[in-house]
Amino acid sequence: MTMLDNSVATLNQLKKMPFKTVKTVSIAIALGATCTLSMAADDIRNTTLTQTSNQTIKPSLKQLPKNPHAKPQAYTYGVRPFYLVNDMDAGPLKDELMACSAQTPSKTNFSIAHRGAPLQLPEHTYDSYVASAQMGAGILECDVAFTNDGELVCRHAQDDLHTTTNILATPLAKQCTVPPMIDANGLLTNADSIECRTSDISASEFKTLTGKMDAADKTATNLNDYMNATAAWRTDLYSQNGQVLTLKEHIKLAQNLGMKHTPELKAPAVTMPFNGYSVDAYRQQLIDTYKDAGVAASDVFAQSFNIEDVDYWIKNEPDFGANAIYLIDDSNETATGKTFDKNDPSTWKHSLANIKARGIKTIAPPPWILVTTDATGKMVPSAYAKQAKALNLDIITWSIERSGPLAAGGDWYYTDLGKAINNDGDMMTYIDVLAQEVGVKGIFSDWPATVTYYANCKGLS
Ligand SMILES: [Ca+2]
Ligand SMILES: [Ca+2]
Repeated sequence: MTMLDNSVATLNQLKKMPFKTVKTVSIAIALGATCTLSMAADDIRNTTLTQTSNQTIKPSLKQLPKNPHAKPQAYTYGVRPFYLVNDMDAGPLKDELMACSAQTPSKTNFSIAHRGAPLQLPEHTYDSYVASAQMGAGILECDVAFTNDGELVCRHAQDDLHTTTNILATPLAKQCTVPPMIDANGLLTNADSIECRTSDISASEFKTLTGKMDAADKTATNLNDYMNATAAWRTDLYSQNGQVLTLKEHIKLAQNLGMKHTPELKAPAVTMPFNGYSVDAYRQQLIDTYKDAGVAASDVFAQSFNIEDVDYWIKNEPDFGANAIYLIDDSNETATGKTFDKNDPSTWKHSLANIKARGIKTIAPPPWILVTTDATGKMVPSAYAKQAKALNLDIITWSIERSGPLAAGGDWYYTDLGKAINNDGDMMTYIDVLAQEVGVKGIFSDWPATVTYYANCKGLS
């Protein structure tokens, strides 16, 4: 069965869902109503505004390739881990990682594919997922959002179709919550406010879109410039067949690739309930989709930044709740009136003991919350990491390989690490501190080969 055939089968199942299509929203917004952007914290940091290309986005509504759900033929590191190891500062870790250069790549659950392999292949697309499997990632992510007819689909946010797909080059653009506005001179006038949600379209409409590298030039005055804004350190080389997937298709693909599953329930961008669809129904539908696909709860690591989502799974689906991951950063775990400080518990919203007492077993902060520097400038575990470890909370972290070149100290993912981060090879040292000193159980990355190489060398399964 092809993926497109799957989507037809899926739509038949949707007839029992309590949804109606909503075609009037875009009109209301275009006439001046305000709308609320509900971006997850990492969305805000992701969208790249650098315009580097004049290539034309693929045409609208084209038939997507019918790729088979193939298993990877062999695991591969490609060249990047060797580039990073070569670039490391001299020392025993560099020697050790160099000595592994002839090791055979193998799959490891320590290496978690963050949206696939979006450093170079468009996030949440077939090609990106398969590439992540080929790079030895043992666990595959789907960020989960919903369509207006109740299908769960893989997108990093409910409201990122305008930056991660070609929707603006298709007739579906007019269904967007905030469609592009073109003035009498043919100029785009609202580049900074365009918003297209998965809930603006149906599952079958979603399947006609082509995924692209996540980027938008929000100062552009034409759609081509708006859409062609991939950062110079990424590439559009692998963006030509960006096949997007429903969650059901994603599960089937991960099964065929021999990978475990880590879906993230993304915050709704619409007021809930949405046409009768409640937040609890959304939480439950995520789990039911895995149950219906025959996936064991032990192979599913459901994630959310919303602690109440995790509470729901622990209470109502304890087998899945036992594996659930609470995603943490300064956006959701800063105490009222404070500035988050990884080394000062008085600035944290919940104590880690409180989080553990709710039944949460695994937390996932970004690496900069887990690592700080000592008096000599060396990277060491932060107070946050030490307290989590003392409480026997399992820790996973996100995301390596999301930041581009590190010569200038890296971006948000390397906050407050000073001169410990000043060249690309320092990424391997960062991974080592996270793995050996913080004791993380797995690392999300945008280029899984980097983490896989390290994990294979260190024997982390
Ligand atoms: Ca995610
Ligand atoms: Ca360095």
